[in-house]
Amino acid sequence: MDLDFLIEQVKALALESGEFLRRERLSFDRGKVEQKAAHDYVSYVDKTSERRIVTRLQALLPEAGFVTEEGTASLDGQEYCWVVDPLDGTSNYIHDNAPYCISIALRNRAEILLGVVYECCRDELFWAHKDGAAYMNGKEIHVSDQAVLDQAFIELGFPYNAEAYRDFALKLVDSLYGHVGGLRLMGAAAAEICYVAAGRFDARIEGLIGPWDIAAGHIILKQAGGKMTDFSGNPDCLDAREVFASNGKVHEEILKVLQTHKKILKF
Ligand code: LIP
Repeated sequence: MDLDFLIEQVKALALESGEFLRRERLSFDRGKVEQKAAHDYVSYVDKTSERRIVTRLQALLPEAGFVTEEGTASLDGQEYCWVVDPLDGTSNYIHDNAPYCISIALRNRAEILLGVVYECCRDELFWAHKDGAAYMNGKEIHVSDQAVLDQAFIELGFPYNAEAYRDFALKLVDSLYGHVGGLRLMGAAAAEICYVAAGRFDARIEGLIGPWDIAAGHIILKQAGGKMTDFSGNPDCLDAREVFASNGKVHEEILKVLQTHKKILKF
């Protein structure tokens, strides 16, 4: 499989999809937003973006299946599988906030072969495949050297399912707030994992997000020298409900905090 050829096609598709999202944002109709669950929104833009992306990927690699956030296509046990979030940061998009992005990954069973994330507001294209470095807009990226937890800049994600996550989230904030360099909540996991890969943040923590939120970021972070595990430190986390991404240097210290509170997780 020619990953250099494939990733160029996926990069072009992500850029085109980003242009579609920005164009639709100019005339976005908030009256056409649906709720998949409490506070979990989806718009006609998410669904249209996903259909456009799936159609192009089907033509690119007909033998591959799909895992997509809006369920446009499915995985029937194929060896290769595209993992797609057509609009990550939907709530930001609906309210005309940043960031929001497209996330596309190609997976071969347990291994991510390539990943592309395009964040539309800052026009930043992140990519990597398993045999190369990680890049942002053509410039090689690497995780930060920050090894001191008290100075670490950390992103948190609060999933839609507040009932299952609230107690853990509050314990996490209570443990970290005032004891790290800073905490941020930005609402677009795929872009934020790339920010760790680019050294802008030193770690990101969230539970209860989907495989489409993390698959592309996983390979980009790995090729940038970072680390991703679940809240128990298990690196086999692509299908986990807990995702902890870091520069690797603050991973063990933060893992102790996660393991302290993990038992109150309700999932
Ligand atoms: C979002 C994630 C974010 C999480 C939100 C939501 P969506 O994805 O990127 O990290 O906190 O609950 O899951 O729904 O915008 O594609």
